[in-house]
Amino acid sequence: MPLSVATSSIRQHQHPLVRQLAEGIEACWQQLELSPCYLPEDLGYVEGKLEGEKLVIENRCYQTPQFRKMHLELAKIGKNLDILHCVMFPRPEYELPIFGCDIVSGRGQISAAIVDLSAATATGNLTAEYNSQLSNLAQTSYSQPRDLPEWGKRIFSEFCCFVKPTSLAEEQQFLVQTKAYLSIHVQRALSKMPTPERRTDLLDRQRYYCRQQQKNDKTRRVLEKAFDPQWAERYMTTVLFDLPEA
Ligand code: 18B
Repeated sequence: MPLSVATSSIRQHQHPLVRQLAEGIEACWQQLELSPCYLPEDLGYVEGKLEGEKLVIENRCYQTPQFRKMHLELAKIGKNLDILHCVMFPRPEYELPIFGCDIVSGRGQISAAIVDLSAATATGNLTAEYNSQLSNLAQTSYSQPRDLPEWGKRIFSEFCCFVKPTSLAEEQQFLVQTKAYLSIHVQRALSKMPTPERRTDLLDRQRYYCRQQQKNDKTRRVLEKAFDPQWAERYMTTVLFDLPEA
């Protein structure tokens, strides 16, 4: 039975692109056999303060036969900062890439929108099926592409899209592109057979992905200011990018 998707209390107040993408992600996830995935108990719903402004974080987390953790997080900091964070970590028995997406909006304007299907193996290459399906998508063009930080260059694929959308049309283009990546991913996952003999390699790659993501100082800074450095460290290493156990 699909899990019912409760209406979030903050998303109605978030940037329209954040809201639309959150809805698109949840709709696509309904095609999978969802069961709950538990985060540390006190970190599912969080409130804090950033420069006197309220910070609210809402987490949704599921697992399926193919994915060990599918995490959608919406955060709102005062009136100014809206964030969508989404990662799908496959079970290491499945050679599937890691889907990741982040939208950061400040004062109604999106400064960063990023989506990627990141390779499951150390070669950094996606499999032929992913390559051909992603290559067949309509060409996109954005007026303000952004440069990846060094930690990101080591994990993201050639299909990574990292932009500052500058118009409604570009925001919609990003929405369509992200939903297309997700739809390809879910279709592929549903047709994938497990390959348990590759488990160790695939786990190593996921650990590397998480360690690199933990180097995102911009995420850390926001969390440190709203809470404190220790809390930020715990949140980044247990909720956002926990290292899977062997
Ligand atoms: N992230 N992001 O998820 N981050 O979580 N994010 C920022 O305009 C948060 C992911 C990514 O240029 C910024 O520069 C907070 C995933 C990259 O150095 C802020 C949370 C991916 C950058 C935040 C969160 C990912 C980036 C700066 C928890 C990719 C650019 C915004 C709710 C798959 C880094 C800006 C750089 C930026 C904050 C990528 C404030 C708090 C899954 C590459």
